[in-house]
Amino acid sequence: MKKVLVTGGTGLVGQALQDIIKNEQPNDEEWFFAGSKDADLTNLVATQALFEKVKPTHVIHLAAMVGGLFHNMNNNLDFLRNNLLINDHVLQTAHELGCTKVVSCLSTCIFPDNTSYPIDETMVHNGPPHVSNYGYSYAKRLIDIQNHAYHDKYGHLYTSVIPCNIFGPHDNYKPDVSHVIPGMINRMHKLRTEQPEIPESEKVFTVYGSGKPLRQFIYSLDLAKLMIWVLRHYNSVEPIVLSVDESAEVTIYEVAEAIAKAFNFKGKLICDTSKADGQYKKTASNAKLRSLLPDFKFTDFEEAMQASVLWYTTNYDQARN
Ligand code: NAP
Ligand code: GFB
Repeated sequence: MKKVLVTGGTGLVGQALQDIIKNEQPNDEEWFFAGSKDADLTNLVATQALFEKVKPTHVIHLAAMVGGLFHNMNNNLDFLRNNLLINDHVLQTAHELGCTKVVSCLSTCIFPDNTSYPIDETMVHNGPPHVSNYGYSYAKRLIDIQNHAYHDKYGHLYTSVIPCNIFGPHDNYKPDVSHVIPGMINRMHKLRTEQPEIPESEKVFTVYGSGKPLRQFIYSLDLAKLMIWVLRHYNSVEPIVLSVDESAEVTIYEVAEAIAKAFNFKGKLICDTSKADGQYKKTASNAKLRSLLPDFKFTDFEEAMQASVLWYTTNYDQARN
């Protein structure tokens, strides 16, 4: 019986894994989803106690200090230190408990900022990341280094996935912390529900920045399915990019339009160029994934956006606002 511990199991990706596993009911796997209430993983003793309690054979390591552009820009040191501590505690404790496999989560934002495109798995360490998130990026890059070091010394199969930007139900909508999609969903919901006396057609929604940067977005439930496949069938220490195709890349302004459509927002969209744009693009190739899973079908972006907005408006009181 595989015993799978998911660290960060209460967040955006963790909840998506919970939904998939709840529907699938695998009979040869037992899953345990941990949040910071179960153990603060920046604390080694708490980390060891969690592993002692669960005794996992396999780990999906999602727990991290996570946030959007503005949260990263203002907190690079905390992103670096918290994630370095969490990652070292989880990987070393997994080793001490004899876990046979650990799948950790990196991000396409950790790749070099000055690079050729599309980016692929061989380019992780080819130069400095974007200045806005160097703390998070170097802590995440070190996971790949740690995985190779555990493999070189003990032969462990500790590996990693590299998702592009993720969105879906159960996201973090707190404006100062959030990523672009939950941030916009939060702000557009507020704009639509406040000042009901003003006709919506006269309301103006502000897109932060120029709206020109490009991003690839994967729906959290699609990513969860791919991460379960990696846990069960991908047996290499080398990282693998889990991203939608390059052709699915959209501008930030197109993201705002998709959210406006999902809300049926009748007002105007404007861009506030006084706000930072961050990295212009981080176009990633999913050729390795496509070579292993050629027929994987990603959820249509607009359909996933409709579902994400509906989840938010339906669960507004429980959401992380
Ligand atoms: P999230 O929604 O913010 O969830 C973070 C999870 O980590 C929560 O379960 C949280 O527990 C847990 N956590 C945070 N600090 C912790 C600590 N000190 N000790 C124990 N648990 C802690 O994040 P997410 O978007 O699901 O991200 C999951 C993974 O994907 C992360 O490794 C992230 O770096 C990576 N990633 C995310 C994106 C994205 O666009 N969201 C893109 C690429 C990669 P509580 O709920 O109890 O706080
Ligand atoms: O998702 P996001 O915050 O981070 O997207 P990154 C930022 C882009 O969206 C910028 C624009 O061009 C912002 O100007 N934007 C427009 C907004 N409106 C909003 C809004 O309401 N909130 C936010 N947050 N942005 C992050 C990395 O980069 O990508 C993290 O910093 C992480 O470390 C994440 O890896 C996946 O895509 O720029």
